[in-house]
Amino acid sequence: MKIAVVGATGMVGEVMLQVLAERNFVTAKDELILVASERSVGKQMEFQGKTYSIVGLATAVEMKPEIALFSAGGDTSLEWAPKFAAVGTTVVDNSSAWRMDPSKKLIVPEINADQLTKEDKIIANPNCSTIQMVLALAPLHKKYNVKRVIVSTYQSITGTGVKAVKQLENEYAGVDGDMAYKYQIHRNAIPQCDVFEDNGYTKEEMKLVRETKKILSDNSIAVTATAVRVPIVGGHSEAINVEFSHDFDISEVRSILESTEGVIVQDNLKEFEYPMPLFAQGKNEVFVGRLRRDESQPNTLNMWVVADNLRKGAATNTIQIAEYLVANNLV
Ligand code: 2RA
Repeated sequence: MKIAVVGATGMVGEVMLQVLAERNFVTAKDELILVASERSVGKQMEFQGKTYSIVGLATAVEMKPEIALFSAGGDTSLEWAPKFAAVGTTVVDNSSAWRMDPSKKLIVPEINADQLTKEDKIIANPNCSTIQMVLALAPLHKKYNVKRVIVSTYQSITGTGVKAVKQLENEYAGVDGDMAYKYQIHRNAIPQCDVFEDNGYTKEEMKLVRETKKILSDNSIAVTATAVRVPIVGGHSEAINVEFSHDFDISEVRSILESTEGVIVQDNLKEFEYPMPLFAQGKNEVFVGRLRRDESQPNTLNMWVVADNLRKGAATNTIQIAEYLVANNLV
């Protein structure tokens, strides 16, 4: 099988290669194709002890990979995903380009991979902050029916990209450099992730609203979000308040989450045990804690959800989709 990683030199691309190696997805019989923009063509990259020369998009299409894992931005995906699909490649795309397209599937494997068929040639990977939230919500929605979600996010600057990470490093080092944000980030919390839409919400906040409904296949779920950028690199954290149609037992909620694939409950106040991005970084699970009833209204739960946004929020979820496709003979 030929597997292309499109955007191999980017932050998510590099994590995809790490995760591909960890999960031994690329076997000795497979051929890995590393794809990047024209300025990177010919550069060398190492993967599992072998050296690869980066190729351009047109060359990669001609090589007709069975699978192409994209993390190259929306414009590149809009232009090139259809070209790969036209030669029979199944694309799993990390950009927002295809997520809300009604003809495209938006997949978190633990929730809705069973929707996938051989006909799905462009599959959308949800936004990082959405993935970690819906993985915690899905089993609770099934049991108690989610009516409304209020989520506040505390997002790692890695979500913005390398320029933001460099700005944070420069600020800590006290040196000037390129600014990804117009404000200082290292002593700050910026209530803006991505650009604002006409309704006063950011694209990031509206992704949480729209993608949640699509993934849980329930347009009746009300979601409102505030997405905040904070000066950490390990992962995204979310304070989630969720109102259900039915009452719940907190110990049952805990056991449902503890038995949910891809979720780890960290919730022992006596031991000061709760999820934190510092400890989620480099891991593929979604960590849930601070489970407690909202005492201000019935049938409502508060929880704290943390995940490495570059792994389960992007690279790992993408590769899990690819694993599902191969395991179910869909490619
Ligand atoms: C962010 N979720 O964190 C967005 C993009 N990865 O900025």
